[in-house]
Amino acid sequence: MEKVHSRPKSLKNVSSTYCPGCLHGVAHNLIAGTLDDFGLREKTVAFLPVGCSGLGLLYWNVDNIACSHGRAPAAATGYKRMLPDKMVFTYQGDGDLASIGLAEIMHCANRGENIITFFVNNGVYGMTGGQMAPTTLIGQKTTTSQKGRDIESTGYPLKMCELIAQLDAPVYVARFSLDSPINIKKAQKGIRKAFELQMAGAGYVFIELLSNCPTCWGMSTLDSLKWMKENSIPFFPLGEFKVPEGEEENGK
Ligand SMILES: Cc1ncc(C[n+]2csc(CCOP(=O)(O)OP(=O)(O)O)c2C)c(N)n1
Repeated sequence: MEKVHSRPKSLKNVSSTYCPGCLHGVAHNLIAGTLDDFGLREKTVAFLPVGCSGLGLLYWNVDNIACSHGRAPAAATGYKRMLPDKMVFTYQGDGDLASIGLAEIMHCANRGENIITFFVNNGVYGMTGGQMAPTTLIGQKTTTSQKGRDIESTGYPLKMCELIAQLDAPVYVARFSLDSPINIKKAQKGIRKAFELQMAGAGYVFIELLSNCPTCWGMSTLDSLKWMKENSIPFFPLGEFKVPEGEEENGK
């Protein structure tokens, strides 16, 4: 039998404790594969948040720093400025990045720090039991919006790529989805591009990855993927929102 995929060396040889069907593992694998391809494992430092996204520290075989809720961009900023030859990324959930850390991420992007942010948008606070997040969709039921999110009392879901893309400093801003093989392939390309840009010292990169949370959404894995296709992607359009100068935007 032909082996078509092996565990990247940038992932530890341990079993996953993520819930069945959770797409964090796919995101981890894509980032780890890219680090392997570019030989970056030993010079990469991951800045991790609290939340399920923070569990990356159990799986990536790279140095990491666990940051207080929402503060990964600030911690990563200081580190990268002191050690500019290191490859630095933050990996943050929507509660972490778009709620408590909103000021941190906007200022980090606006300063054009030479780091990558991976923003894993699953529409809920996963680890703490599925509370409403800034990216919860209109009408989506969560433990704190049991009749569905309503605009009147909670406003509209925040579109982080669109917000960050209108700043002058970021060089590459893109949204991908992990719901299907074809979209995972596109995400892989975007993640490669992100590290290429950091290696070139190009500036700030923001990559949003639409994800799921079968446990907190109260759905089977398959139903959660269908929900993403029918609800998340139409609201959060996929594609490149800002590309390096001289490149054409595509997919939007
Ligand atoms: C200052 C602070 N407030 C609240 C918490 C509790 N807390 C831990 S994880 C979490 C939710 C994180 O949700 P999200 O960022 O969406 O990540 P996910 O678990 O979905 O990956 C919260 C609120 C905390 N650790 N620190």
